[in-house]
Amino acid sequence: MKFEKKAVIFDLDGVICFTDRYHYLAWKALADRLGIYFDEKINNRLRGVSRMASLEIILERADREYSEEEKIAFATEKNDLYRDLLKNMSPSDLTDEVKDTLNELRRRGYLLTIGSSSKNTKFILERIGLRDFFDAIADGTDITNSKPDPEVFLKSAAKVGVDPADCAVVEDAKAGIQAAKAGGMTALALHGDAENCGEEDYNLVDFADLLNIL
Ligand code: B16
Ligand code: MG
Repeated sequence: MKFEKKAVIFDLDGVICFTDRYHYLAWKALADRLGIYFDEKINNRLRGVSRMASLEIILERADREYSEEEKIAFATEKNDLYRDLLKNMSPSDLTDEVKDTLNELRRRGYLLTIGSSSKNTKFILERIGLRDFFDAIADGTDITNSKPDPEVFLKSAAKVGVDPADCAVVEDAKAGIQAAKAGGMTALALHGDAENCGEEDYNLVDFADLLNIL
């Protein structure tokens, strides 16, 4: 199977690099402090979900209501801890497979962009040595509606002036696959709950499989 596309939009967490563990550790520290049960299974529900929506999922198990001010303080506390953990990341967290595939796609003439829900996108890209690599970045700081809304992908496509129909999106979250389809784009699932979710156009065997279909 081949897809005729001009741009490839990459989700960040779970596709280009893996920050799940750091998200988990930071949310777990907050949940423990508040005495709220939280485990890796609940953490899986946070993939591709915005920070405040993630907090709401964690607070589902709280035995009291929290004010908006308290929630903002909790999200800030988690993010400060998360950013401290992200300092452990370095260019060695970028695999040769991802690096070589991105370089080959660029050589073939594709525009390569990021479409991530994370407000820490640029910080993470800096840590792994890709801050200046992509042709455009749309992230959590650019949007008001997070995935499954297509906003972040439509912004990413607009930044490089490519029609959504000419874009392929690579995603590890079902919400991201739904966002790509809602935006009129081709949705390529890679791992996570995106894989075989029933709404994807293609399941990638691995990251390098992009070179077989583009
Ligand atoms: P932040 P993606 C998402 O990134 C993560 O998958 C999700 O777990 C996280 O809650 C969200 O970013 C917001 O992250 O707190 O850094 O703004 O998968 O869309 O690249
Ligand atoms: Mg993701």
